[in-house]
Amino acid sequence: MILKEALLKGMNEVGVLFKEEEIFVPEVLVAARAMNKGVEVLKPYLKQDDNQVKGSVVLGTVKGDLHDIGKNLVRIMMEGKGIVVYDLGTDVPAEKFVEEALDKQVDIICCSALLTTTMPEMKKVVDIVKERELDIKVMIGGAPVTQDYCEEIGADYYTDDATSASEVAAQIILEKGN
Ligand code: B1M
Repeated sequence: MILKEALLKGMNEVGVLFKEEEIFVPEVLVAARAMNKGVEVLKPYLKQDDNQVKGSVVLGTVKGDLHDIGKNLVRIMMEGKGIVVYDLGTDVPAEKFVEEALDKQVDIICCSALLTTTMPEMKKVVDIVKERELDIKVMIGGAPVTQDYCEEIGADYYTDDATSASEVAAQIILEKGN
């Protein structure tokens, strides 16, 4: 309720005002910091104790992209399912996603993108995974990302919010038999 009706609603309004050039980057940054702090406060209440699974993911926002609020929500919801999340932060190159995934032996690579210009970095991740014939699933998400785009670039899963990202990740891990 606090997340959906206050924080996310507020951030959407910030997005509208930003687009209409009523406010500018500094104001958006202030709102983003407040949002991230708010999410941290809510973290204990977003944890779900049921259906704990044993598995891990690497998660990050793709290269060229500094938006991290959605990614942070995805992390919190996944951790709530018991999934170990290696958060690589923002501005993560495709090669780094794959290197870290191999190093940490994770089940899924999770890529977030908020800019249409940075979405192609997700295709790079998929291409490297396919070229190297790795047994790692790739999940993508973020406001401009769609199921069609997921299919176009050959990613394994698209989810449109943090809750479904955590549910799908848990399902993938369970199906792998972890
Ligand atoms: Co930026 N920005 N921004 N911004 N910003 C957008 C994205 C934009 C839509 C604003 C607009 O024009 N209305 C626009 C993108 C246009 C486009 O590409 N089509 C935009 C732009 C243009 C820019 C800059 C280029 C502006 C400039 O400098 N001139 C610049 C780019 C910087 C960069 O990244 N290189 C920029 C900068 C910034 C700030 C730094 C000021 C700040 C980010 C701060 C931060 O993240 N720490 C910022 C913000 C806050 C926004 C808006 C206002 C809000 C984004 C947000 O956090 N939403 C945004 C407008 C909007 O979205 N309405 C905008 C809340 C968050 C919870 O939603 O991230 O979508 P979201 O996550 C959702 C789902 O998408 C999903 O789960 C979450 C909900 O449960 N999800 C996943 C996310 N990742 C997932 C991964 C998954 C699954 C689901 O699986 C792996």
